[in-house]
Amino acid sequence: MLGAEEAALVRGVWQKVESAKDEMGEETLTRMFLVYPKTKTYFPHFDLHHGSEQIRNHGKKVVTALGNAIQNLDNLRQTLADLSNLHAYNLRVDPVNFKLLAQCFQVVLAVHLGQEYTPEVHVAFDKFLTAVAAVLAEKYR
Ligand code: HNI
Repeated sequence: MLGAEEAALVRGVWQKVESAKDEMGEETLTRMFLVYPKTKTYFPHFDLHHGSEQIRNHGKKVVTALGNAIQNLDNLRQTLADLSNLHAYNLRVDPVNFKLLAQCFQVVLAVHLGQEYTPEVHVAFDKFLTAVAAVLAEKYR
């Protein structure tokens, strides 16, 4: 799990990007669908064209869930329990996809933070997103 300094770094960065979080969600999903087209197979019921309202809304949900997780870093398993059940039992998202989304999110974060996306921020977010993915993938066993 994240050390105290890493947790502080993640929280600090989140405050900086919070006002752009809707855009970041949309950008992350748009990037994921473009770079890893197979991820689109989970969204056959979505309009996946550029600028789609469904992508924007879904991006908001994903980023809001991440923000919520950041407020509860010490209690991720409980915080993400419903989402963990949903992704494992209902959606059956192959866990490899969590890494793809995480990577796209990192790129979007870097674009928004510029110089402030330091290697330390990169590491801290990598650990955070890995922890989130681990919880979301837990129920598959
Ligand atoms: Ni995910 C629904 C959060 C990764 C496919 N997902 C959600 C919802 C949240 C969410 C929040 C909305 C739940 C609700 O309505 O109650 N998803 C997250 C988070 C991650 C993640 C935090 C990883 C960090 N989801 C993924 C990945 C895929 C994915 C990698 C597939 C590539 N998610 C879905 C699908 C839905 C979904 C499909 C349902 C969408 C809908 O509205 O029909």
